[in-house]
Amino acid sequence: MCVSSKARRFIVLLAVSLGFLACSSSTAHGNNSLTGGASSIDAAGTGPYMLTIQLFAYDPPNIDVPAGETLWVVNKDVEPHSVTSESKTDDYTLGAVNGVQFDTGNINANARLEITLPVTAPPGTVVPYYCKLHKAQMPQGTVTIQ
Ligand SMILES: [Cu+2]
Repeated sequence: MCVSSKARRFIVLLAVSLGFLACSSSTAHGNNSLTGGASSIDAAGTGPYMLTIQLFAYDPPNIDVPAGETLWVVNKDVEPHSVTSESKTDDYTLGAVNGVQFDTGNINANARLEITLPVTAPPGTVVPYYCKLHKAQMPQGTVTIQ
């Protein structure tokens, strides 16, 4: 009697942890930390323009985003990262191109943050970006205004 109740509790706990693992390994929903604009995201906590950071790399490294749109950045690494604009590649300091500048600050593990590009950003503008925390240790990328 006592043993079977313990066994049942173990099975329940196992099922709960498996459910948790399945959940956290997919898209880490329920664990995103948003800095605002949460109402503008869809049910999955994403948008049409997504940048994923994984294994110290940006995916895709080069992305086109229309002026005025929001770029979502998800960090799937354990280490924090940032998406920080620079005036030219290899500059590794916060900078702007054609007045377009952005900096997510530190994005912690499994967190997502948004970058909203100015409506006035001139189409065709190519803004290089880097990670403030890892600089040359990580490949850089670009955001091109559509
Ligand atoms: Cu980094």
